[in-house]
This record gives sequence, structure tokens and C-alpha cells, in this order.
Amino acid sequence: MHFLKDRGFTHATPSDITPRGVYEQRRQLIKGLAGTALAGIAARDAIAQTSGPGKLPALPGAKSSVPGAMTMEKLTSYTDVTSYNNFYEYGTDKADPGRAAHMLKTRPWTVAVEGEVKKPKTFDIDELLKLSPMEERIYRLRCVEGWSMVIPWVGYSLAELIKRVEPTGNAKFVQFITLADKAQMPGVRSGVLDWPYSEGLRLDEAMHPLTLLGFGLYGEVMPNQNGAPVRLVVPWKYGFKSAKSIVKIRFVDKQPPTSWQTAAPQEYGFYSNVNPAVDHPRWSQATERRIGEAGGLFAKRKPTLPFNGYEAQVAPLYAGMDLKKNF
Ligand SMILES: Nc1nc2c(c(=O)[nH]1)N[C@H]1C(S)=C(S)[C@@H](COP(=O)(O)O)O[C@H]1N2
Ligand SMILES: [Mo]
Repeated sequence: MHFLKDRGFTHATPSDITPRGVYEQRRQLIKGLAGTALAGIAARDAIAQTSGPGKLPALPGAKSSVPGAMTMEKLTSYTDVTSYNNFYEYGTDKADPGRAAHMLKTRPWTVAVEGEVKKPKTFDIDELLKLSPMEERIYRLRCVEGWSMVIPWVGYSLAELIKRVEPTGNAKFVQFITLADKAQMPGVRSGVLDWPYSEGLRLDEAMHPLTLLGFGLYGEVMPNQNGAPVRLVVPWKYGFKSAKSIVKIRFVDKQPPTSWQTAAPQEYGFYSNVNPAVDHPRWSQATERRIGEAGGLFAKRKPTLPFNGYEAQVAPLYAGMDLKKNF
């Protein structure tokens, strides 16, 4: 997705490679633990960890009871989750958001909920934080570029917010519009995408209990580079559907335009369900590279699962649809 408008061929860049020191350390640790009882304990402790690394204010969440919300896979390290990002408002390099997103001011912050709803309302972020109990959900995030992470998010189902604003019978889709402020976001001066970043879901997708309104990760408030103070996490769709730093949620009667579809409609469809059987026009989607795994770029790729492994939960939403046409 780098410099998409130049139609350049996407390939691994140096920023895709785990910094050598980090990689060596990790390799030694894994080698040292492999096959021992400690390896299992280390993995279990990583999953049980709800207290964050202590960099940001705590935002604990109770373990989610939503089916599919708690994968037992090894978590991606906090360092990787916060230093390997796509947030084009801060630049197109994976390291750019981690370096520059300190410029983002997350207070005051409001989210306007409007359009086809009986109770439109502009929520203050601190009101949104208290709207529903916080849950921890461990989701895989799979980027359309072919890498993936496993992240312990904190938030609640977007459905909780949707119920409170009471969509009208005309509400068929939900549009998510994110902040585009040149003063805080240097990338917005570039023409790499049409700003503001905009995404959309069908109403039933938005109402699905797995669709998360995310306020944090690793038991702490959302790091800026991951989309503070509030973002979407839609685990069965490619990462770009999970809009960061949302300022507006609009209920509409027609399928809304989205930033990536507008930029390259032949490459990025509206649905964007993770689908190993539908290749991106420029690369295969059959496998993925788990960020942070020993071996870096040369680690064995994992097969990508239909709907990113959430098929049991979400496939019924698409019954009767041709997902090769509606990619
Ligand atoms: N506002 C905004 N949201 C965005 C993006 C972006 O560039 N701007 N990138 C998307 C893409 S392509 C991915 S893969 C995920 C990455 O989320 P992460 O950095 O928290 O892993 O955010 C998505 N949300
Ligand atoms: Mo992505």
C-alpha cells in the first residue's frame, strides 16, 4: 500500500525487518525457552496480562464473553504493536506513526453520531468511555499487505453505542470519519489518500458483537499511533476497515465511499473480508507473516484463514453473497 497512487510494486522495505538487536534478543529468549515448561508459562502469562507496560494510564477490561473474542494465540509484543503501524495521517512508513503521533491531541475530543438515527448526539470522549463496561478482547489483526498481529484490545461492542442512538428504518450503512488536521497530522498534507480517512460497514456488520469500539490495548488507554482516543476494530476484515481516531459516525441509506476504495477500486472493495481465496491484484492473500516472530522476514508464513479465523461467528452475515465479486 506504500505510495499506492504511484502504482508502485509493493515489496518488503527495510522498515518491514525487525531491528536486528531486537530480533537477536528475541531469538535467544525463544531458543532458551523452547521445549521447557517455561515456554508454556511465558505464553500463558502473556495472555493473562491485563496490566499494561505502564506507559499510559490504565484502562483495564473484564475478559470478554463474546464468542470468538479471546484467541489463545501468542500476543504480539507491545513494542511491535506500537512501532509497526499504518496511520497514513502520520506518514506511510511503518515507523512514522510511532515517531510522530505524539502530536495528536486527544483531549478535548468529541464523536458526532448523526444521520439516520432517532437520537443524534455529539458524545464527549469521556462520556463514551463510560457508556458501557470495558472488555478485553484478544483479536488477530490482518493487514491487506500480508502481515498480522495478535492484540489485547480494550473496548466494548460498537452495538452498545448504536442501540443508544436508535437507527431509523433508513439506516442501512454506517460511515466512520476520522480526524484530518494538518496542524497535528503532517501526512494529511500529502495526497496519498483523500482526507479525511473514511470507512464504512453495513449496519448488520456494525451491530455484530465482535465489532469493537476500541479505547485501549494491553490494559492501557490507546497509544496515539494505534488510533487514540477511539477507533474501530473489525477483526474479520482487512486492517484498513478499522478506522483510527474517529470523530464522526454517520448512519446512511446507501453504501458510503471509503478512502481506499476511492483510491483504488479495483484493489480495495467495500467488504474487504479477509479471504485467502481472493488475491489482491498485485499479490497473493493465501498466507501472512506474523509480526515479531523469530526469523523476521524469513519466518515461515502462516496460512490466512477465511474471515481471519472468525468464520463461525460472521459467515452468516454474507449468506448468499458472491464474496469474489463483493471482495
Ligand atoms: N485514520 C486511519 N485509520 C487507519 C489507517 C490510517 O491510515 N488512517 N490505516 C489502517 C490500516 S491499513 C491498518 S492495517 C490498521 C493498523 O492498525 P494498527 O497500527 O493499530 O495495527 O489501521 C487502519 N486504520
Ligand atoms: Mo492495513
